[in-house]
Amino acid sequence: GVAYDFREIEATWGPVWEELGVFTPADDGSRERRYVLDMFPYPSGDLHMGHAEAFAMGDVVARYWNQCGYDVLHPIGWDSFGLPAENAAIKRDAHPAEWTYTNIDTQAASFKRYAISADWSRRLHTSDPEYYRWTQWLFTRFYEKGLAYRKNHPVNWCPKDQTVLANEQVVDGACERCGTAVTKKSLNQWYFKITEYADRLLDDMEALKGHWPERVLLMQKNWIGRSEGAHVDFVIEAGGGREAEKVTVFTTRPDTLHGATFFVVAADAELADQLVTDEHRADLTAYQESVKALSEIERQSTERPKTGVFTGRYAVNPLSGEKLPVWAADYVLADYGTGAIMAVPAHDQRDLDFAREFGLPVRAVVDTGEEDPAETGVATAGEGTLMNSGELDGLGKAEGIAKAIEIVEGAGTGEKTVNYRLRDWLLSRQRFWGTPIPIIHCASCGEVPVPDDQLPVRLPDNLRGEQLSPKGTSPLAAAEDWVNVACPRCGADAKRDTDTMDTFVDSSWYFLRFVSPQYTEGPFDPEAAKNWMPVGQYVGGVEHAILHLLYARFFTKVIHDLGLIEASEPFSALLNQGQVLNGGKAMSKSLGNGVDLGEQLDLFGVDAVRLTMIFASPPEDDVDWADVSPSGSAKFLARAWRLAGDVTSAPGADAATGDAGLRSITHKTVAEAGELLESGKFNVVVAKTMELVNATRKAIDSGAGPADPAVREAVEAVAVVLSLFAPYTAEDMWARLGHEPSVAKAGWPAVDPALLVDDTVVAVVQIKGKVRARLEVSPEIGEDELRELALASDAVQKILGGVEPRKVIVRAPKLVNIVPA
Ligand code: ANZ
Ligand code: ZN
Repeated sequence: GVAYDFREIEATWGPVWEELGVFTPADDGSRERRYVLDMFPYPSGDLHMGHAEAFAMGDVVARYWNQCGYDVLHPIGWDSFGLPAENAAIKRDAHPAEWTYTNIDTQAASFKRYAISADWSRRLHTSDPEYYRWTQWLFTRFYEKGLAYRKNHPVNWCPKDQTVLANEQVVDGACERCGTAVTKKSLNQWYFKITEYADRLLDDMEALKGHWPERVLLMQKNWIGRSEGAHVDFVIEAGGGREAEKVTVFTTRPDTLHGATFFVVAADAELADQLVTDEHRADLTAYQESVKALSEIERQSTERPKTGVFTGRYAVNPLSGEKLPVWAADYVLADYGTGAIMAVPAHDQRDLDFAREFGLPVRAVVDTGEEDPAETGVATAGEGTLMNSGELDGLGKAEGIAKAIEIVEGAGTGEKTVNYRLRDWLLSRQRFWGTPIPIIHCASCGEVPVPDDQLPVRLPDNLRGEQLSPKGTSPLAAAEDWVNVACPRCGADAKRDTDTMDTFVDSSWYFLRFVSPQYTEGPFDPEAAKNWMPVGQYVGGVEHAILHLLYARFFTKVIHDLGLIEASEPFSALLNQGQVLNGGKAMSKSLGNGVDLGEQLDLFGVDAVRLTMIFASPPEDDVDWADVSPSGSAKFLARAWRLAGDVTSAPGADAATGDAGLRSITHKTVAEAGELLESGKFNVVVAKTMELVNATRKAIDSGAGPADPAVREAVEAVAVVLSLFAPYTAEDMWARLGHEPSVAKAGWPAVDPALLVDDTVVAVVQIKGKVRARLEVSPEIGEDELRELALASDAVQKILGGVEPRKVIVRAPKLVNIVPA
């Protein structure tokens, strides 16, 4: 017969699908809409194995929803601004657009070959002026609401990329992108006020529980870092020629106020310079220099011995009146809480380490039943009863905290407060290939947003190569004809802002643009957004747990508050696909264990690679390419495909007249596959399909025969289920079965509930040769199980009257013979 040739099949169906445009949603309200989205790719080179895995997963969902009859939106686009394009341009003396759009074309061709069921008519690129016009428009709305603002502040600086980084882009003290140790630099930068949304970002996670991976929610929760406590004011006494002044601390344990034995301010905060006496200033300056020389990694290490200097001042404990020496140290962070703490060494390990380093007193105020921290060097942080604490004595932790807050609030020296770890999002970058910030700086008007009708502020196209290289200020500053403009408000000579936006701004709203990518009246058509949002299934890597996913949630909430959309969460369900490993390790250049996707596709075919990705493990688990067998997948696909060629009944043959055994297997497989797909167990669906293929082969060769309509029914079901994983093979099977393309829209096979019921046989129960009961049991029932069933039946119980029988002879599944005692 004809052999399965994946190359020929791919060449046949690719152009047909392109022609049919099968995946453009009707968008007319005739069917329920569903939106499925894969995190859009960054155009660095061609697609890799990671893309192949993630997009295979998203495509299963999209294709399944199509089969179920939903109107499915499954768009594709590119996150196409960013540093790599710029670095490539510098190296090749080119414009970043050249590298970017060439790579996009390469990836688009690969996605088409990979048969992603995308609506290509909605394709977008964030670096297109038609897109970034609306990124700028949104920035302007944020600005008007006070949610985008500029401030001078010490920021994370990557000395290699010569640009600032958001906190989220600093991983273990290093630049997320290039791994260089990040330093601090004071700069005037743009921020989004994400902190204003901290509580809502936290509270609204409740609705995502069960639909988002738990660890992502936990990472976001920790990142937001809500902690309840109190602000407590300490008076710093006059001394060393300085006046008395008030400094506020943030504490989560106001109950331990009586245990405070010293006071610490962040060494790199202005407060330290302000407090220090002249006598100690040189010490402080020298200390600050030594701290600056440390990387962020070293600073945050808990292994490193505590360091610090005395400022020459004393703080007065508002509860006890005790005088506490004020130190400056680097273990207190300048930008958390108030940058100052009361140190309670008995109950906080960092404070205890510091106290032991500098011989400061340790006083336990919570009796936890453990040994004295002053002796052991181990702070007791747990629950206990307050002691040495005046009127707080005898109280537990929660009562103690409440009482302490009541006291300081009564005295006007403190208040209950909530503190967040989350910082505002630093969005400006001193790089070229990004969305220009639509602000004009005018000497008399200050910051003036570019009027909407003058958007987009396009990037100048005359800069290239070396002109883009990082200089610590934005390369845009060099484009003088671009920078110098008239102030939109007063007409005077003014200058454009020369920073560009973090590319995470671009990706914070692209899912909204997809609902109406050609819309020209705004970032999206409100009606279309109402119809499609929120995304029903989002698919992407867990590496985006806090950056992209938090920012996208923030943007969605602000856009909701602007009255532009109803949804206040962007993604109702999230799937984090696993990684593709090779030999148990992530693929990398340095390990030399990379696997080239193109080569795999050439060798085994698209369908075999996709099927392997799906079959290897549950979607959220890693796939080790060293352990899988794409050639095994190819063999299975060939086996399935051959079934279609063997069917001899005509399309539309009445399956009801066919072999009941095979029909039952087919209907059970389809029913189970549906349930498994709903619960994300794609790999098991493949296994079930393999069983159905085997059963069908058996029916053709040694059972019902190729003309039986039940065989056609089985093979058609195989084609439809396979269309989710192996679209080319499925389409070809569909054609061989005598149908028009596309199998993608064939519809999920209807399940006949009558065929799902297991067959039963009647087991006869005899006592002394007389039939006493008949039991309906499975033909597969075991001897022991049948014996128990027989003995438990009412009739048998009555006759035996609770006395153990002498003998029970079981012949499963049909007979049980009981000999009473
Ligand atoms: C006294 C105290 C006693 C504290 C005690 C803890 C335990 P979270 O939960 O992370 O919010 N702290 C406050 N600001 C700080 C800063 N800028 N740098 C370093 N540490 C800072 O931590 C809050 C606690 O961390 C605060 O409560 C403060 O120490 C410290 F038995 O105050 B605590
Ligand atoms: Zn002006």
